[in-house]
Amino acid sequence: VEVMPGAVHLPGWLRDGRPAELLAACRAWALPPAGLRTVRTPGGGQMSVRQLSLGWHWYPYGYARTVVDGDGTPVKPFPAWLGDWARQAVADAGPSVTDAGGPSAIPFDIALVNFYGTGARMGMHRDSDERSPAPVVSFSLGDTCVFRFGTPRSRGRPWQDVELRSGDAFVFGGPSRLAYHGVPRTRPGSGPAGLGLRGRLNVTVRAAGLD
Ligand code: MD3
Ligand code: FE
Repeated sequence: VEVMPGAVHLPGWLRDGRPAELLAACRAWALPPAGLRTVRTPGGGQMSVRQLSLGWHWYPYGYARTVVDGDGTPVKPFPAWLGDWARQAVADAGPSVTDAGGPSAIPFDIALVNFYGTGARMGMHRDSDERSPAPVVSFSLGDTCVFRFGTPRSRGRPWQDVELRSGDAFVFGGPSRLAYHGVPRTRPGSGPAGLGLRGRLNVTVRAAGLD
């Protein structure tokens, strides 16, 4: 489902054992060192979402190879299988999300894992710390959320609200890559009972374009 040019929602794309496999991996990655942390913003605030990084560590606002604003340890490696999943999702999303070279050429090397407990949200922002034009691929697990998708021009309206559910993939490329977006709310308790996750996890796979 192409929500906007270059923004393709793939409901239920994670099939069979993949949600449980991704959740188990997230639980292992969340452990220290370089595990789940609270992100502090330069203005003295903190994000309500807790986060961990693989491959490159994201902090407000840049990338490093160590947890520069946390325990100072090296970031965990980006797993090749997650890059393979992301390239498969890009291929399934169709040609609007990629340019020359196609999905197989995308050098995915970052995953950011966001954990939303009750009441956590993410304000409208653009993801502009990467130095690559590659699309971003998002995988959702657990509780449903309202995902708000705006324009590249402004934080405000117009926007579209889309519900993201456990097992959904979403690919953001082309003209959508620099669009404002956020998560105004989750729906606590809405996730599949069988998964055994309280809250919501979102995994975004990206290419840094850095050395
Ligand atoms: C559109 N995460 O990690 S996923 C983020 O659900 C982030 O945790 C949200 O925004 C979440 O930066 C939304 C969908 C998403 C992710 C990255 C994007 C949409 C995007 C990058 C560019 C454009
Ligand atoms: Fe984002």
